[in-house]
Amino acid sequence: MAKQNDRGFLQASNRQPLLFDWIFSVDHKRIGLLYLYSVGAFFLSGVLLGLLIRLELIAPGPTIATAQTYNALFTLHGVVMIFLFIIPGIPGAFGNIMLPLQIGAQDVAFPRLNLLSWWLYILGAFMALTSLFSGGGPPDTGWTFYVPFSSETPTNVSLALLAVFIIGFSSILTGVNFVTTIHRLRSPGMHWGRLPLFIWSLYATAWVQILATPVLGITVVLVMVERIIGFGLFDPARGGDPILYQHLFWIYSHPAVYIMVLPAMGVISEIIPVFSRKPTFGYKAIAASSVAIAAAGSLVWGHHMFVSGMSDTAILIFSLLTFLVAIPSAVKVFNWVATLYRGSISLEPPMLFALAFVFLFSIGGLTGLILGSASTDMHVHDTHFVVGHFHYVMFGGTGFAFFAALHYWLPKIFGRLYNMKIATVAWAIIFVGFNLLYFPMMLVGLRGMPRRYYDYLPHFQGLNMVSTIGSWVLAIGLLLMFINLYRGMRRGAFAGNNPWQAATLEWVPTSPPPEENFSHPPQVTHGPYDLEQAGKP
Ligand code: HEM
Ligand SMILES: [Cu+2]
Repeated sequence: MAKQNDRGFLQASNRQPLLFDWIFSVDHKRIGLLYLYSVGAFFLSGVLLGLLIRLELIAPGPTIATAQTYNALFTLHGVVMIFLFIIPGIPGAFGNIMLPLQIGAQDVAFPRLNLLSWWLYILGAFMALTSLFSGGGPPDTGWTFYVPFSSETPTNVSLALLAVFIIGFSSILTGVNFVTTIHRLRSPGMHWGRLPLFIWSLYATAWVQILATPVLGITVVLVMVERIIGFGLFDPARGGDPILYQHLFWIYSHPAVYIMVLPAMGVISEIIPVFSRKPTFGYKAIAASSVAIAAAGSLVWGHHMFVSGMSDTAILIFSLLTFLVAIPSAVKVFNWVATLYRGSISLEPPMLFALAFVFLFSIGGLTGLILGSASTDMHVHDTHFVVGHFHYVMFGGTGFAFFAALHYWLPKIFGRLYNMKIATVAWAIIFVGFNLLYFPMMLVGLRGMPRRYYDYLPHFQGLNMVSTIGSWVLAIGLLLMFINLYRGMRRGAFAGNNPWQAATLEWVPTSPPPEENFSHPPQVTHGPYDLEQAGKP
């Protein structure tokens, strides 16, 4: 095994008390770790809420929660998972840590702004939590805050909306920072055609963050104004238009799906060539498809509104556009599979999670087509089919990519390895639990069980029981995975600089990387997937 590395940025400069050295650090790697820890903590709380939701649904009739508590539970679950875990997760944690390292830079373009992003994120999270215990009690609108309900319910919706507004700002600032960094701080020789695919995906994501998030910001402020001074913009009782709200909300929130999934695809594009020992098939197509997904994906928001009362022409156009997004997404999947083809594949934990991503995300994508074509959507709209579908996309997709990234980059960040056998077992349990949990939701949804209700008809019980048992299997797997990773980063075997023999630039410095990344800007001489050149800039 490699000899002991020093503790790099983890231990640098003890000028102030240890905690301050972290929460006021402007080092992108430390900020990335702050994100990693906070995002991880919110994920676990979100999982806990999910388990409670599932426990209520184990059998018909009231089980553990009243209807009102159930509404609060799934609202909080949705808000935490979407705004505190899945949107900031990969860009905030792995983007922050890896972006400068992968392009040979010292830091991001605006280190202080970067720290501000994290602080805003924490402030927003704190306010979201406060909304549970103050005002009229926990918000019960669902994470979509649909009017007119959200402008009328006495629960503490205003504070939750303010939280969303502030977290949105954090997201915009991260986007601005990343775009500037990628344009301005690439090392000599790191031209656009040598940019790692993870960087391409962050670049596309950053533009969506910058362009789409302000729409959400304005929209939630308008709902707050409506609640507080009776504005009458959305609420039909005051002459407003609830459909307008839905347009504005989904103009952000559909592109937000790409804020979630593009960085995930970037992670997968890093892992698959390394563990197939082959350069990526179709580098340019994968890079271009990230940008194409970001662009086309911004035009399809109306597919959430097929049953809201849009014109038939609008329905037709949104349905068609939705199908168009499938093309660049499929380009990626085909290119990954072509990279695997005749590769010398090694099934280490990062690769297992990456392969599970491809499988689960494909199921998510294909069921998305059922929702994207208006006629079939009429049948399954707002049923558990939708819940099954989006968990396959967001959890099976982005969640699994997050886990893949953890297993891939943890040895770089902490300089230590985790136990490979335990990681593999945890992966298997998670995979089985996941499918037990979500596949029955699609079946029960096809049969007509609606979502967002705390109760259901007795003949749905069998599949719901399977689903709830699946949630416990999944939770056991997650627990095992996190314990293994935690023990690995604490006292695992030393990893060396480049345990996977990857060719991207972040593997050149020591693990953990030194505070200043590269002592002078490296001269880049080869592409990110020229695997024979591994270890050289
Ligand atoms: C152990 C893990 C999880 C379990 C057991 C779980 C379970 C559930 C269930 C049963 C619902 C449906 C509530 C209803 O419609 O009545 C739901 C909704 C939801 N889940 Fe999860 N989930 C889990 C993880 C995740 C993850 C990782 C994400 C995000 C990446 C996520 C995002 C959402 C969202 C956005 C909703 C919609 C909430 C709403 O309707 O307002 N969940 N979850
Ligand atoms: Cu959508």
